[in-house]
Amino acid sequence: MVYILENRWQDWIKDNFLRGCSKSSMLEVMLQSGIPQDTAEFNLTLYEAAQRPESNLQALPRTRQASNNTTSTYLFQHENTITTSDGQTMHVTMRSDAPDVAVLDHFMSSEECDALCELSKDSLTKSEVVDDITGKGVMHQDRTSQGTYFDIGQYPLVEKIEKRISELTSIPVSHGEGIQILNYVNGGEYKPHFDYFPDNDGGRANMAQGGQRIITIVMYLNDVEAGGATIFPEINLSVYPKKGSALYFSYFQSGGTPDALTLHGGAPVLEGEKWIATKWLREHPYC
Ligand code: PD2
Ligand code: ZN
Repeated sequence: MVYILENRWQDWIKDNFLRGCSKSSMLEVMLQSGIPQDTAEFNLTLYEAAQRPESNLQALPRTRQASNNTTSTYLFQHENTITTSDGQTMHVTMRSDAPDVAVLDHFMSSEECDALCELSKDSLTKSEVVDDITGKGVMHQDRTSQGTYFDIGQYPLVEKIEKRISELTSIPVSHGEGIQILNYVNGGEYKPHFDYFPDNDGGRANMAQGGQRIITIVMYLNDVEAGGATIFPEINLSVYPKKGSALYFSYFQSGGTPDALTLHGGAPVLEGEKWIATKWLREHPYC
């Protein structure tokens, strides 16, 4: 869990940036003072982001106060619309605090959605889930979709979407797993699950590189005639697929316990088919 540092550290960051100190030298001092690396990096990035006049980096992350204060605080005023540096303007149509969920309309253009489907359609294979013991992907009846992954930056469009996600979340592109494309047909579904790794051998094997998953973005690449909502059974929320929109949720909590309210699934597709792109972000650099 990253947190906002107290005022004296915020002032220290500001003073040192103004004095022309390098980010790495500041990071070193912060680490030596016992500040966890992710929190130190986050606070440095936050300061930099706030200096950029056209930046929307602050739009999505919600950050809770340090552990001695149980109240959750929002660092920034939320914007109704967010424009990323590539000129994409999206609308925040829904937000929830617990769990931390947002829905963004116009996250992608219709052409971008079609292009992602086109780029992936010849390499789809049966989707897998993570095995509890080995941590490797295995086929499972709970997940009846087909899918494929892109490498980071594999195509200019993929690179553009990765940058867009990075700006929204303030998480560097290097913390991302490759974008996954999923296609569901004929009752295809993904039963409720957590995206973060469990505390077992399989989970630990996956976390060895990049650490825990902290954020999921589901991007809806087409309209689905019936069914196919992404459901959150613990909070009775259903997010219906709408071409170009995106669902964001984060699950890292104070003290490092992932948020169990983010249990979610893909409801069966009853008519038509469903195409989505999913992106998982890690707490540390992954690629
Ligand atoms: O298909 C979905 O809506 C969905 C729902 C839950 C996808 C995932 N999880 C996933 O890929 O993790
Ligand atoms: Zn999921």
